[in-house]
Amino acid sequence: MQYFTSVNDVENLDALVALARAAKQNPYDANHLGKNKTLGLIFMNPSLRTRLSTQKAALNLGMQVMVMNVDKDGWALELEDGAVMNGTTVEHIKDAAAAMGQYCDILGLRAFPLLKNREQDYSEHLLRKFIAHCKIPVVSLESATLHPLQSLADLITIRENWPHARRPKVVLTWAPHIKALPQAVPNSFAEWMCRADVDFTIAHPEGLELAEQFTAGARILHDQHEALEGADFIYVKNWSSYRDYGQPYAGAAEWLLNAAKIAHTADAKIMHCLPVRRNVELSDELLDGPQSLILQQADNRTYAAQAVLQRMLEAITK
Ligand code: SN0
Repeated sequence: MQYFTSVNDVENLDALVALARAAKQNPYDANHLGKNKTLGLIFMNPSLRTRLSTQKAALNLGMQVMVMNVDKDGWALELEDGAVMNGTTVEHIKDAAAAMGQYCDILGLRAFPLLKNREQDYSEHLLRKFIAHCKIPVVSLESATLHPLQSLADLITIRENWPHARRPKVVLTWAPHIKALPQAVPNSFAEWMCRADVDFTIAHPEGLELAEQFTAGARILHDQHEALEGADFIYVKNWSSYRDYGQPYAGAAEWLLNAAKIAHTADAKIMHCLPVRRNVELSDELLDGPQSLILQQADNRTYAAQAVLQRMLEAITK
């Protein structure tokens, strides 16, 4: 594997999940692979789980890790080719990425969308330029439109909690929030669920449709109660509008998920990628209750990253 930026970079989903689950059982079995190999993690935005779990995964594989918060510690980056750089940007992405590529064997990049220009965000402008200029394998640590390491961890978590033969009913339900958040987590979750062997429903207020390229094949409902009927897994997440690009959706506080709403779904497991705005998106009783999978998801971030890094190291050392 050379790039991990979406589900389309995965040849065999089941094999990658199996590799991650094997890594969870025996985390140090492949620690010879990373000897004298360096992972660079580049952050343009905050991160807690992605940063620590990806570092942990690399350490388990015997790699060295360097981390840089480019947003705080780096030069302001210019992205436009041919720009006359007489303003606020100090360094062109082509120079910065090329230098980073020389210091590392694999690079990870976190870069949120700016949520101003949909076409630019959805073209993955920054990630594509970074890949083109660093010239080494790249793993997305959440890009403008997708968060594949999160989705892989989510799929592992669903598989761990589903021993039955029938397909589980998985529901992604929009949640209220005080800010305009990216669509990356729900886009990515939808893309992975549409590829996995599950019965997949998305629920959101009218007008909050996600980009069709990621949701094709999903059942989409605007009635949360109807969507939750018979759910086995309920994934809660806010996102800002794709149609009215980047606008937060106000006045839907009743979409908060609480215990009363899932009383009729029996044993539904509750999922969230974190960080979560408690009692805005989801109630404490659900987050802290026996059906909550949030910490298992966070734990599985390590093994998701480890499976991806292992595939990349195997490709480098072949
Ligand atoms: C990010 C998002 O894409 O929704 C990262 C999730 C892994 N979340 C936030 O930016 C939350 C910010 C907030 O103020 O709650």
